Amino acid sequence: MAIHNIIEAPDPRLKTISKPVETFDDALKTLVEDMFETMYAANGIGLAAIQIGLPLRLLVIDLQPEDMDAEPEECHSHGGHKHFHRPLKKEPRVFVNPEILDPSEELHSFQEGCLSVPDIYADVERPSACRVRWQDLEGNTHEEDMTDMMAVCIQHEMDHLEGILFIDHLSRLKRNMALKKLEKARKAA
Ligand code: GNR
Ligand code: NI
Repeated sequence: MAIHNIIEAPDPRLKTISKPVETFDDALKTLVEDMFETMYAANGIGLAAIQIGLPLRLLVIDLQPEDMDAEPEECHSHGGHKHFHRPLKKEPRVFVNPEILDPSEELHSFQEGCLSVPDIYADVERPSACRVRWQDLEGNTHEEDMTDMMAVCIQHEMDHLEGILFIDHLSRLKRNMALKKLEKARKAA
């Protein structure tokens, strides 16, 4: 297992159109394990292969909902204030060669972020639901209707496969502001 470096904008590799996965072997399984490890380490809920520099139509998602069957536990990371949290439930999902079949006409706006555009958040409007067809690690095909956060996340990840970032959905002014803020943060670091 290995944690990979996550590529950040404006790296031109993020504009690559990724290629279909054709070989369903052990190397693919290892790559997916590494993608989960990288995503969890970065506190993300999704990761596309191109974000670690591999132009493959492959993505992982784990929305990590709070586990409603577990008791809330005290959390100490809020400077003096008592804060309770349920532990997160792991729900890892792998999508190989995903396709969007019928996006809803209804749109929904959600504040998005991206591990490749750190500390920038902006509202993006997308179809509120869609049907997705994909392959699993054995190459078997599946289909499922996606709604809510899963619809937001899978459309965000599938944009990465086409070389598109969430900031590409913003006005040119807002996108340039976001890119300047990124550049400034990088110089300060
Ligand atoms: O971790 C992530 N959070 C997120 C929040 C709102 C909408 C989309 C996302 S995906 C993002 C991880 C990422 O960059 N995936 O490509
Ligand atoms: Ni992203």
